Amino acid sequence: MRTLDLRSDTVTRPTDAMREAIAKAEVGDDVYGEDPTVNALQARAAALLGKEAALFVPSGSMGNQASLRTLTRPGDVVLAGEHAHILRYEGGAPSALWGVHVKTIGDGGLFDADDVRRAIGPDDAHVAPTTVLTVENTHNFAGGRVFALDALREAANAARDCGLGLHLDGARLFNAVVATGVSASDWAAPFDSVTFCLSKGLGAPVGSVVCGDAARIRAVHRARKLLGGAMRQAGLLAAAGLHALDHHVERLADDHANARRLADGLTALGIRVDPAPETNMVMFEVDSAAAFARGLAARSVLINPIAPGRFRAVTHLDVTAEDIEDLLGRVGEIVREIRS
Ligand code: TLP
Repeated sequence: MRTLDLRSDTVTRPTDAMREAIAKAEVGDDVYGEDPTVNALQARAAALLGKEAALFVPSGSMGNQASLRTLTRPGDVVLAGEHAHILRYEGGAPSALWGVHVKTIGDGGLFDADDVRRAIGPDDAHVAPTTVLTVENTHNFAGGRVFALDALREAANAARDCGLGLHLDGARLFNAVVATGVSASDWAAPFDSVTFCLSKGLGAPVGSVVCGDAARIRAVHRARKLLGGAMRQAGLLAAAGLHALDHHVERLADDHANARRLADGLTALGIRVDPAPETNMVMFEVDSAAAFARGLAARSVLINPIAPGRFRAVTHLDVTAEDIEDLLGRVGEIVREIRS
């Protein structure tokens, strides 16, 4: 039985065409700034996001943390939506590395301008200063939800009025672009720094990019060095990233359609599915979670549990519409087995 792997969109393997692009990449030592393919990727990313400059980094986590380093001082408070990746899945980095607290605001990952204003403490020597607002778009553990553009702009304006810096964790920014038709540069406009990942829905094996103005990216570059993230002939990886930007953006719509297909199918099987998926994630709940997980394992289906009784399935480049039908057939068997 073929394994169906929907644990994450990080599990994709490079396509043959991407491998060809990697093999042909011109490279140089990027620590000397001499890798033409890295330089091309950075120029391309900056232009796409409407920013002056960009820096290739090994991971989304490093992009987020290097950005936070430039926006904070120890003791600061960073605001983020609930279940933010920077808080829950980056190894405690904001406090361990930079000595900053993350305070969550809003509900389920999304928030509005009032939430931002309410969260900022008074300007008082006894109170930790709130200096940054981070936004995750799409929001992973809210189920790949897209921030409403108006709400995002209002929240960003409120943060700016209060003197905060702004960072966007756009690990899946291009899913938001394809789902809404709003350009990457419009999504990125309010922010000082923006991280987006090449290694998620875009299907590259490794890498993320941080974009911002030239001074910001110089500071992020220092932080990348501090974190050990300077790479040498990284053009091999950047070539995959360029190929992904050329060929794998529009097709994210297929992943979104597959996520909707999966959600509908699971609902038809009597499974409690979160409201209609906006991008490539389907969150659902089952009562007999242990039996359900055993059933998945027995049928070579990989889907991650993310909380007791709650699962996250992610569609991606290596999952076709036929795979979704196949998956629903296997899940149907599990449901019938549990009921009998
Ligand atoms: N997300 C991974 C896991 O770490 C949970 C996944 O499978 O979804 N921001 C967001 C919103 C992310 O979802 C992720 C990865 C990152 C940052 C970090 O990217 P990497 O893994 O490249 O450090």
